[in-house]
Amino acid sequence: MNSAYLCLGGNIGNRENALHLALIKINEIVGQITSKSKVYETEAWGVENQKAYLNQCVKIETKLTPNELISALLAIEKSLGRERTFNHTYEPRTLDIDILLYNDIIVNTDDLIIPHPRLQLRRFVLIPLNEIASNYLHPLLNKTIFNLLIECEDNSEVKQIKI
Ligand code: PH2
Ligand code: MG
Ligand code: MG
Repeated sequence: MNSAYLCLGGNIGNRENALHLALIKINEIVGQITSKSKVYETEAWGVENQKAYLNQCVKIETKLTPNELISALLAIEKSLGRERTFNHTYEPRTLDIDILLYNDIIVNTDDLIIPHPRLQLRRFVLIPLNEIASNYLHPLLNKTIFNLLIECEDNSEVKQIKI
């Protein structure tokens, strides 16, 4: 069995519902969710004038390989109404599910990079991830998630919400 950490996020439509449905589908299709962070409302990172996101991180136990995992996650995104264009900018979305970490593995292909290459730059990832993986050692940066959060220079707003 493999452990992976995922970050879920969306900023259009019913954001709470998209997270809720995604967690159900992950449990059904991908593997058991063994830990989950609180849900945060977060300022859009990397773009101007976009609606706030809801973000949440989860830990899963899965038999899927990294490639099988990303395919399954993309299929779940699609089933929840995610539409992609060929733009390379960050576009509003109903739901995005990113692989942050997978065991201690390092993957660097055209289609998939693990650890997620920008996780250390984003408070909307580090704050929820620190709740469930603070002592996890980033296999490339050799720092814990807690240390990456302390050192992160991102100031964008991340606030816990009750749902
Ligand atoms: N995802 C992005 C770009 N910007 N900002 C927030 N707050 N949350 C996200 O999930 C997010 C983002 C690209 O996937
Ligand atoms: Mg993303
Ligand atoms: Mg994605």
